[in-house]
Amino acid sequence: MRFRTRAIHAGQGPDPQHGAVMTPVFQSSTFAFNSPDDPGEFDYSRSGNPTRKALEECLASLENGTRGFAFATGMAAETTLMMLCNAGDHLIASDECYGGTYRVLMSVMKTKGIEIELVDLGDLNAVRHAIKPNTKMLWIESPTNPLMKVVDIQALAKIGAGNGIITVVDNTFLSPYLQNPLDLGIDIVVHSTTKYINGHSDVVGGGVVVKDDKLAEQIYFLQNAIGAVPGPWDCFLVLRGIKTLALRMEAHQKNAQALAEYLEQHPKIDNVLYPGLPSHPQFELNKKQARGAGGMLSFYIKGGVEEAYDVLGKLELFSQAVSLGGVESLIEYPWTMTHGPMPEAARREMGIEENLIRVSVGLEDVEDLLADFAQALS
Ligand code: P1T
Repeated sequence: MRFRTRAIHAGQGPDPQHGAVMTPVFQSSTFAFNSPDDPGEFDYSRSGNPTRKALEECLASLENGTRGFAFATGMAAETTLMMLCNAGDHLIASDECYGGTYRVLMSVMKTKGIEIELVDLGDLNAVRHAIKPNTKMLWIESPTNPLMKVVDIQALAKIGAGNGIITVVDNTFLSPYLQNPLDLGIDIVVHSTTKYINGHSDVVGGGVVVKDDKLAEQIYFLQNAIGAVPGPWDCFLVLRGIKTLALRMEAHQKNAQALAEYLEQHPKIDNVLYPGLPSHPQFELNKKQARGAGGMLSFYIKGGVEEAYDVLGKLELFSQAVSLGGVESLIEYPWTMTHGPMPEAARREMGIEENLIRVSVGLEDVEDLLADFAQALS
C-alpha cells in the first residue's frame, strides 16, 4: 500500500466489537485477565493499550519499520532511547539540535556518566575521528532545528553500521511523508508527534520506529519500565491527525517555498535557511535523501534584537510561539525561546544569533502570509 492509504488504514481496521470505523478511545487503565496466568493481549495501559497499539502500528508502517512505540512527548521518546546507553558509554550527537535535546544530553545524560560529544555531522571525517571503542550511539537531526542544516544520513548510517554504533535520526522536521531514515540504513527513527504527525497543535507526543527485532525488544522493555507513555485520548488525536499528513505536508511545503523565495529577495533579510532554495548549501543532498524540503524555514534579519522584535511584534497572522508543524503559522525567536536552555556560547557557536527568526509555515492562503510579512517588514 502507498503512503496515504497506510496513513488512513495501517493499524486501524474497523473495531471488531461494534464495527466502529474510527479506532475507539480505550480509556481504561487496566484489562481483565482471562485467568491468573492468561492476561490476554492487554493487561495494563502502561504496558499496552489498544488505541496506542493502533498508533504504534501506523507509525511503524509510515516509517517503513516493523515496530513502533508511542511516548508521552518527543522528549520522553528521546530520553527513553538515550537510556539504551549506560554509564561509561560514549554518545556522539549533532552539534546542532533542538534546545531540549541539547538540555537532556548535557544536563541529564552527561551527569549520569554517559560521555556526550557534540560533533559537526556535516563533516564525515570529524565523525570518524570522534569514534572511540565505547561509542554506543550516534544522534542525528536533519534538517536541524532551527538552522535547517542537512546532513548525509546514508553516509552516517554506514559509519555507524561499520563501527557497531546505534544510529538515531530525529525526523521531526520532515515527517515520514518526506523522509524515511530507516530506508537510508538508520537503526532508529524518533519523532516529536506533537509536530507534523499530529499537525493540529492540540497534543504533545513522541514516536519511535525500528526494524530490528532485538532493538525493538530493548526499546519495548524501556518503554514499559520507564513508563513515559501517552494516554489513549492523545493517541486517538494523533491518529486523527495522521490521516491527513500527506495532504498537509504538500501544502506546508508549497507555502514555505513561496515564503522562502519572497524573503530571500527582500532587502531587509540577510539570509534565508530553507533546503528548498537552490542557495541552501545542502540543496542537492536534501533532494537526494528526502522527497521535499518541508514547512520550516529560518532567516537572519538585517540588524539585531530591535529589528527582530519589531518584525515579530508586527506580524499579525504568525503567533509568537514555540512548537511547529500545526495548521496555523507560528514564528519564534530561538535566542530566547526554543534554544534559550543552551548556554550563550553554545548558541553562538551553533549560529543562533539575536537576528535569527524561525517560521513554521502553516496552511493559510499564501497570499495572506506574504502580505503579512510585507506589512511587518515595511
Ligand atoms: O516537545 P516534544 O514533543 O517533547 O518534542 C521535542 C522535540 C524533539 N525534536 C525536535 C526536532 C523538536 O523540534 C522538538 C520540540 N521542538 C519544539 C517545541 C520547537 O519549538 O522547536
